Amino acid sequence: MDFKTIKELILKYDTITIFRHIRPDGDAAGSQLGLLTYLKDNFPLKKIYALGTETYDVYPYLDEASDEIIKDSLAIILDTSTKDRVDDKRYLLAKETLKIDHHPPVDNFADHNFVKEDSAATCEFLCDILSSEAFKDLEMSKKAAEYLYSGLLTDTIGFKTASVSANTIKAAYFLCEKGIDIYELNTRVFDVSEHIFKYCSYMRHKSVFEDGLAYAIINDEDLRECNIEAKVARNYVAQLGGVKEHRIWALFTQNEKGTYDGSLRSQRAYIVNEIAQRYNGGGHANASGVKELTLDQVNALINELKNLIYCNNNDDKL
Ligand SMILES: [Mn+2]
Repeated sequence: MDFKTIKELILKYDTITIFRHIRPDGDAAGSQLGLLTYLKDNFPLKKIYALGTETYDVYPYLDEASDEIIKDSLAIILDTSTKDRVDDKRYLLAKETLKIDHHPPVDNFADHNFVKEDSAATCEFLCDILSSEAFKDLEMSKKAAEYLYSGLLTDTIGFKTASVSANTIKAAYFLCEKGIDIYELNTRVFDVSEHIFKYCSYMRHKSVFEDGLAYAIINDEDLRECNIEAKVARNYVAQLGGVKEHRIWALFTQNEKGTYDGSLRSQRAYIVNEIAQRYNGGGHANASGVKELTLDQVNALINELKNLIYCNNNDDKL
């Protein structure tokens, strides 16, 4: 891929607005704030904004910008595969748009689309870009590297997912060389409060294991019982994984509308994003999301996932 186009776009605009997906996670916020810091460090005279309406707990930082500012800008949209997942639709006002992402390219909605599906994280792809020939005259600060490393940690769950490659480790090395504190970033991204620990115990206790699928359905009553918001509760699907017998694991949480949002994760051989796409969702082969499902749809999805496990297991035997 030729990253010169990205460099030229950045040089061309005095105002740059940076967007990412709704319900931001460590890769969305890390790529956004990492790029914000990198661009501010290297171009102190440009006006650069990190935009969105929701914040990520670990880095709850956002800028504000008027429509007028956005109209003058290059909008860079990170870690977002489709239009409807961009947090703050005002990116549409921008003069030019640039998407940088690692999800299957369902919808190339920007003027310039840079998508690398085999990147474990958008932050990994940003490292490819920012360490390339086109950017070699610019500097990566320790602060920018911390944000990008946090994104790598989040999407790879500490370099443990099937998506991790030599290139992921190369990106991590590039960032570690900037003097980041590896231990400190691990604790910042992964350590939870006692309150979350108790919720996770409750959720694991409520989980069901059937036919290779582990899942938990957390409804309003459970959320009240645990004194936790749905948008926080939904983040802990990993608590059901890392178990040999759990081929697929899923966490469904009831949202403000009364419907259910879900996170699906799976062992490498079980591809869940094709099923997720049929349930108002999508994502990566082994990590997908679904949203706004009725309980009937949740149950239908559970059956499809069990069926996928059944078919895969029988394929192995043939
Ligand atoms: Mn990502």
